[in-house]
Amino acid sequence: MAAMNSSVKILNLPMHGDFRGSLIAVESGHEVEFKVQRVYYIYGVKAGSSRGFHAHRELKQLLVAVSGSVNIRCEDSSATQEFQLDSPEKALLIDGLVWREMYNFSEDCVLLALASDFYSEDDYVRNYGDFKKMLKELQPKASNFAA
Ligand code: T46
Repeated sequence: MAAMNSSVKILNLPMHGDFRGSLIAVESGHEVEFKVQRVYYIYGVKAGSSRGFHAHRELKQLLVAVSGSVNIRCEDSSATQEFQLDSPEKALLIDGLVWREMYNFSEDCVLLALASDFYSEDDYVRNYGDFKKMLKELQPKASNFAA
């Protein structure tokens, strides 16, 4: 299976547990490299509903299912990969031009997102055709000169 070119990867977040329960902290510059400028969360997703279906031009995000589970399909210039977020200790980092689709939300899923910038609709690529075109433009041009 081809590997993704972009920085899309699962991070295991360190958990501070004791007899009272568990706590996970995410700090900019430690667990996540980018400066967190915005937090949002998705919950109460209707059974069978899918979300996403877009890419971001610049935004970096860390996604965590703090409750329940969700599947996320990511596509970049070289591969499509499926991830399952099913633990608060597991985070998905998405950095780069990546098409994402979230599906199979459990009823109790709360998907937390830490984002590198404020909300801007201009950063979204919501048309799949435009996304594919942008990927092509990013491909290095084949050289006209023989080696
Ligand atoms: C992403 C995936 C994982 C805001 O007003 N502020 C915000 O910060 C966000 C994230 C959304 N919105 C508005 C824009 C839409 O009118 O909330 C509405 C729903 O947003 P959207 O359809 O983009 O939601 P999802 O679940 O398809 O995608 C979201 C994020 O938008 C996106 O950045 O990567 O979750």
